Amino acid sequence: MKFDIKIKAQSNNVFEVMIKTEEENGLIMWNGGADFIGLAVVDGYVMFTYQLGSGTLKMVSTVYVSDGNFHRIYASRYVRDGTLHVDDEDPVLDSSNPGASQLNTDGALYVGGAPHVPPKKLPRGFETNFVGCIGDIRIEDQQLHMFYDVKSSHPESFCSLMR
Ligand SMILES: [Ca+2]
Repeated sequence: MKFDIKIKAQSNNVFEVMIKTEEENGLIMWNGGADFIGLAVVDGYVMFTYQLGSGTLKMVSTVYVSDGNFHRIYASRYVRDGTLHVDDEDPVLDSSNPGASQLNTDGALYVGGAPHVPPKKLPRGFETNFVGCIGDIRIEDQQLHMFYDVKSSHPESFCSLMR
């Protein structure tokens, strides 16, 4: 699913999303172009990555999420400084290398799967379509009015706890 977020050069990003999955790999969100920023489930844990032009930063949560329960993810970037936390864990903090501070993308945000293969050196969770439920998405405090579920045999019951 694609959203046109129109902003092609950003200093800050804030993503909040609820997910539910039983799969250990799957793309949650992707915004790419010259640079990129993305969220995925990788081997059962949420990975937040971005590349502003001076190297790829990867941050991994400590909360196992591929358990079929809902988990709330909060991922933000203020210039080079990233924060990631899932549910009630202590935030994971890291910073990308000095030298680049703006995120330059094509302005398209993909949720649950992206049509082109993400850059190499990212784990395969970023190349895998998400199976499960993604919802309650907030981007820079704006809520996307969507309810996304894919490929489960009973998607309504699978996602219904969110309502
Ligand atoms: Ca850049």
